[in-house]
Amino acid sequence: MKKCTKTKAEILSEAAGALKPETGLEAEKTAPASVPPSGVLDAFDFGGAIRDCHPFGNGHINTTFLVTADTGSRYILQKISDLLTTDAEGLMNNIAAVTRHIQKKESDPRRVLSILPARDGRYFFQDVTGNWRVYRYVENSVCMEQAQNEGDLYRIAFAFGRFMEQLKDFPAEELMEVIPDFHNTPMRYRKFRQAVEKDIAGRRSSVESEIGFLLKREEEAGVLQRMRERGELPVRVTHNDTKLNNILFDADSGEPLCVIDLDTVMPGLSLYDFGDLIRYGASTAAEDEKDLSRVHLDLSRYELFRKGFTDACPDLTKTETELLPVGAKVITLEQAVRFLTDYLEGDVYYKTDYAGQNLDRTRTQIRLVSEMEKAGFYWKY
Ligand code: ADP
Ligand code: GN1
Ligand code: MG
Repeated sequence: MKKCTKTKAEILSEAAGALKPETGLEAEKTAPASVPPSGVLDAFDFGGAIRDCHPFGNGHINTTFLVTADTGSRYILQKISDLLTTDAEGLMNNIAAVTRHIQKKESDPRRVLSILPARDGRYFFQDVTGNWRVYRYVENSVCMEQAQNEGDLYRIAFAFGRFMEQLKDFPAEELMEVIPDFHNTPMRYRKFRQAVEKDIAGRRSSVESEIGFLLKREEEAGVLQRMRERGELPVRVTHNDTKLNNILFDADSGEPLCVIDLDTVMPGLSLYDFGDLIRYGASTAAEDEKDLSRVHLDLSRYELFRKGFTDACPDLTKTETELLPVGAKVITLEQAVRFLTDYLEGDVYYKTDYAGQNLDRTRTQIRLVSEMEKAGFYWKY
């Protein structure tokens, strides 16, 4: 077995170097928070000395590292974003309960996320920098930003649908609402209007047309929340962040293995999960594509997602099934509103790599909504 040749200080300073951005301002903002403090690695038993620790993945919210022990075992170490919740214990109890529930139904350990508790037995470790957790790395897996072929699309939707189906008999009331009102679209619009009014970052005048587009659709965007409140749509345990890169695939077979990023698993609507699948996965371009002529809603992808999701969830109600296109539109509008709110507030929520990225993200979402409208995705009053 290969011996660990680096000291922990060396490993950490390499991680810092790998992250150091080129210009001063960004460097000050990013570097210190992006290196695990030495005490964090000591707080978990990785089964051996640490051979390597480096930044990993492409998430917008948490700060993720891949840790390799000298035994060869690998782990995902994450600093849980403070923006998610102040109650890390409640959050991790949710994830532990949900993964335990699925573990009982899955014989293959690579098919469900697995927490490595801290040495003190808790599901996370807290220090002055924040809250840290560790998952066992799902070996021989890959994470995708874009689906490669039709089979992938069906299987992705099936995997997220199956996740919801596996949690059908989970007592939803036991879950803490990690981010209250996460998909409460009218509330997202209220925050948006406040951001427009305050215009803290002085960016409003450059985005008037985007603001107008979104406000014009506010009434329609509130339909899911209104129906939820009236009990017209069933509340289920949902993932609430069904982006393609929140599934791990087997590197050899390409089969979806494991649904990850369980921070937002909460009571919700099936249409949130279906809607987010479409918003991200049925787009022909990246979420921050600058060239809008490349951004399209691919209707054949839509159809494969619809088939995969509904096959995995045979007991969707008639109303849920009829509203699938509306779910896609509402969640895309909501995401545009969230990105533009963050842009107006000076990019305080989503991680950004360059100034204007949240605006680019907003514009792709608006473009997708326009194409959904061309395809007839309307709530019929
Ligand atoms: P975020 O909330 O920031 O999106 P995620 O939990 O989705 O964070 O993790 C970020 C990335 O880390 C994922 O996109 C994936 O590439 C990788 N990842 C997370 N958990 C695992 C795991 N258990 N095994 C392998 N890779 C993982
Ligand atoms: C965030 O964590 P990540 O990158 O999977 C966000 C989602 C957004 C998404 C947009 C907790 O997801 O709600 O839809 O960015 N997660 C949270 O890309 O806010
Ligand atoms: Mg993620």
